[in-house]
Amino acid sequence: MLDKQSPIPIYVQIEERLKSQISDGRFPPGAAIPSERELTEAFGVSRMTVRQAITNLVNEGLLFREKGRGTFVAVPKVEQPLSGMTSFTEDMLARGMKPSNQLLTFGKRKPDKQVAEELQLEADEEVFFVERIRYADSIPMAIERTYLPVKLFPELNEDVLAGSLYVFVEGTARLKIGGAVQKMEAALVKREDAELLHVETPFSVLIIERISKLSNGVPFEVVRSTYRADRYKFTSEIQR
Ligand code: 16G
Repeated sequence: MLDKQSPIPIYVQIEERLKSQISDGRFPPGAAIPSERELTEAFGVSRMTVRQAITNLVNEGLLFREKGRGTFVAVPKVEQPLSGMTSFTEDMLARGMKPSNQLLTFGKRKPDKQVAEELQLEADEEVFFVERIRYADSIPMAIERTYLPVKLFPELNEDVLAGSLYVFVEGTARLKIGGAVQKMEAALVKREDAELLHVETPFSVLIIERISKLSNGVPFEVVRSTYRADRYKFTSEIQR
């Protein structure tokens, strides 16, 4: 079954075997994979080798361990193109998933210097601060912290934020969204965010910062989002 003469390390061969059994549906999302002992016997290798293969797949996000219960196949990550300026609601609906939000904070405040600059606000202009957990099929995917100029959205309220912000911007507020500049970086989740995202520290996240503009060039939102790295894979098409 395994090729012991191959220059490909045995643990990598086991990883590949498990990966193909996951992708062909033999082990569907949520299913338990065989125990370390069973795999050790089935492959005729040491327990260390099996453990190394499984640990690599756990670190890649394909499997997850539950203490005392075993190792299970993770739900596949959402593949999110970085090209179009879509909303969370649109992205999840397009994948046949049900989006929902938990509004943690909503209120007016004076922005800090950086947000004020990014939104090109005068000294006394206020922002709405919105903090939402975004769910897909009831799984927490991301925390979004959004700053919006009050002068652009005087009618913004909690009901709106239970649904799609972009539907409100384009529908109710009748503004045309132009584009955005985004920055993305990897980080370990902060302790307070770990609880909100239902993960245990240490846990990898992707931080995206988006500054969005209307089609007339006026900035309308600054968003700092923390995405669970086990739920997202960002893709982009590039040309030379
Ligand atoms: C996305 C955007 C966020 C925007 C939100 C609106 C990124 C990094 N963020 O999550 O900037 O505010 O969609 O979603 O893509 P909604 O219309 O569903 O409220």
